[in-house]
Amino acid sequence: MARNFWSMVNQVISRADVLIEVLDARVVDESRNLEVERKIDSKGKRLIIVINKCDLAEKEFLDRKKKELGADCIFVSTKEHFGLTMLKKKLLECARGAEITVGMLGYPNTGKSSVINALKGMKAAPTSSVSGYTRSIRLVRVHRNLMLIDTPGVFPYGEKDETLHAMMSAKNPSQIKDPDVVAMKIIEMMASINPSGFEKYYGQSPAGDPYEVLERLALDKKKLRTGGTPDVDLIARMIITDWQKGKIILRKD
Ligand SMILES: Nc1nc2c(ncn2[C@@H]2O[C@H](COP(=O)(O)OP(=O)(O)OP(=O)(O)O)[C@@H](O)[C@H]2O)c(=O)[nH]1
Ligand SMILES: [Mg+2]
Repeated sequence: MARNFWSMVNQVISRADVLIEVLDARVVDESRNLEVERKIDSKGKRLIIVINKCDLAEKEFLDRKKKELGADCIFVSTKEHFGLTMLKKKLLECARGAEITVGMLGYPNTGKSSVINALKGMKAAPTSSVSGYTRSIRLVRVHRNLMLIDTPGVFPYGEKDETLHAMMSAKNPSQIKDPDVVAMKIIEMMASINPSGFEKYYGQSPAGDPYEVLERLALDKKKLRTGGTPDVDLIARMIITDWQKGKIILRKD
């Protein structure tokens, strides 16, 4: 996987005039790939960071990130059609009246294909809530002067841990070995940022020991193992699925 990853990344970087790295607004730092960013820089290509899924993240957190990341960073939500005119304008400024090729990079499920579709104004690149959906490099023209390269969100395994892959929605819930660990992290984040949103969605408060929250939820939803003990793994996978599908929102109501 690592070799395929670098061969794809190198191919896209050398073919593109400008690169876009698509990040998930809920886990901005975690979804960056600094090695890829360094590679883009070493080839003398321009990098624009697009923070997608802003509809799911806390505004104050995003304001902080905006300050940290500076000018070549654009906040968008393809779901709420937010920030896309600004992104297109920035790309057209890069193009300066000629045609440019823009390569989309980023972990699986961050919304690379969705950003392309939103820029084009129609569904040209297939998308899915299941990570790893785009399987090969694909060119999509979104404007007379803008040719975008959609790429599969491949990434080197082992480079980051399973929890981060799950939080970035890069790993499917069914493939996660320790779903309770991931779900506990989601519960902790929700408890600190949007406890009432969690409670409204699941009918249980996320406060307190996150493992006990999982147990309470499993009992409440009658997800039990034989013998009557709460099926924590099942409920954990359900929470991860909801997180990855953007059903629980990491933002104050
Ligand atoms: N809430 C929310 N969901 C989004 C947004 N953009 C994309 N999604 C959802 O995120 C999921 C992944 O979107 P894709 O565009 O397929 O992501 P991708 O990066 O192309 O994924 P791969 O091809 O698997 O690498 C889909 O379920 C989209 O509907 C957004 O701005 N907000
Ligand atoms: Mg895709």
